[in-house]
Amino acid sequence: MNTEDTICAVCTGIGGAVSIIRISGSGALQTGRKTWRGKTELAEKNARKMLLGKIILPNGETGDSALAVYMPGPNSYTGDDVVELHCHGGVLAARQTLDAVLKAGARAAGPGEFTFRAFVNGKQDLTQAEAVCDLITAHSDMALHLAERQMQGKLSAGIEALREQLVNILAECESRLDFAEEDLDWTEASVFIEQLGKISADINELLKSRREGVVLRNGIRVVLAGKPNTGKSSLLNLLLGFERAIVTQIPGTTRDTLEETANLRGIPVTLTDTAGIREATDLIEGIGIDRSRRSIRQAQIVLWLLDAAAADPDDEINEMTAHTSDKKNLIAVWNKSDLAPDRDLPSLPCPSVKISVLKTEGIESLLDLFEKAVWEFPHTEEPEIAVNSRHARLLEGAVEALPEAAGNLAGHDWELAAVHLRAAISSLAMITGKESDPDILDNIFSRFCIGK
Ligand SMILES: Nc1nc2c(ncn2[C@@H]2O[C@H](COP(=O)(O)OP(=O)(O)OP(=O)(O)O)[C@@H](O)[C@H]2O)c(=O)[nH]1
Ligand SMILES: [Mg+2]
Repeated sequence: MNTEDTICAVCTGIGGAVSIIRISGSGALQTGRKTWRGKTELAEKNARKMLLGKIILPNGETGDSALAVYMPGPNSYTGDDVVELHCHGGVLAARQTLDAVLKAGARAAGPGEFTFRAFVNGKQDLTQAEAVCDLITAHSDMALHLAERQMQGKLSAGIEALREQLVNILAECESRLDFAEEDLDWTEASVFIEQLGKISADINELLKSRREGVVLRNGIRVVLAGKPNTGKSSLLNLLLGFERAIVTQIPGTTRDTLEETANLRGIPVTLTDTAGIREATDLIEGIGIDRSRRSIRQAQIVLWLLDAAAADPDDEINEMTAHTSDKKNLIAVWNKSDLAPDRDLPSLPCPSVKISVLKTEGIESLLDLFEKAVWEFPHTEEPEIAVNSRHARLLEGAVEALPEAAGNLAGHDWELAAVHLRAAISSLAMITGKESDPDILDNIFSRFCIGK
């Protein structure tokens, strides 16, 4: 991406009351002055003041009222000179203003290009830029808090501290090579070897947060499945907090899969309600049931609903086993416990819980099981930081090089130790973007929306 020219984009979502057009680059002020005029002029002396005026259309006529603000670099989001025009919301007003700005010589910004400039101008490192994207797409409070902490630089600070320690060790190795003949006051290799052990442990600790990162950033696919009439749609509605799916006492009510996003215990989920599985009575139901099976295959967690009041509970269990034999994260949910409150239900090889959607009983226990299945380990608090898969790959690269480096240090092979240390340092530097590769940058920023 070219970082010299002046770029512009609408940076607010469609449908709001106000649209903001952002202009960034060395020509921002000039472009802003061509497209906006007010009583107080848009100029250096009025920097960072919100000024009221009007948009100047390309044919010279005045358009809508708009506020303008000039933020000279480097103290702006991108680090460039920035002008923002705040005009009326709605697609048309924004489009008209954007057209005027484009005709005045700015270029339309690509996805993530403002944030890319912030990265190039040193306003944000790569993990912070990635957090901007996470923040926009966050689907739960926990995901949002995680993105905020990453944006504040919590992850970068940890990585940077580790990288600096490695740089110090490398510096010693290089001095040993440069001044091999001299009897200087060298640090014992064992001190560095111990330090490398601690660094490896810290990196492994960071790698453990990968699962939390994946869950919070991508969410979890949860499917409600079971025989007809077991209460799948009723449970969906209860978990969503509104009547999304049709519920009737007629078996086979839900004909097609139905998807909604929700937030269960801070975990973003896509909940899929499915058609009850049985011998199909007609073509449409058959297609619906095929879809149910496909959803079960794709699910990360299956909540299989069983009728706690069924005449033969073993029959319920056999049906579940037949359709979920290969599923790891299966939770058996005996619903309608209100109809058979004192019944002893057969034990199961998977986690199970007794609930009544009708009486809203057992739901917290169900959510406990769900949370356990998601985290796969005890997890009581929000994660402070959590790495994404790009970070994890690089951390693995770094941690692999360290035992080699330690071995070389032990054998006083400073040259080889330096090679391995450099490899680890480089991996860590790629995480924060101190070192970067154009393809990786493209990949990261292309996931952004235009205007960010
Ligand atoms: N007594 C009792 N009835 C329930 C409970 N949960 C659901 N029901 C009733 O069971 C019937 C079926 O509920 P649904 O939620 O439509 O069941 P479903 O599994 O989605 O059924 P299909 O879409 O046909 O596969 C409705 O009459 C619900 O009111 C419960 O906990 N107790
Ligand atoms: Mg249903």
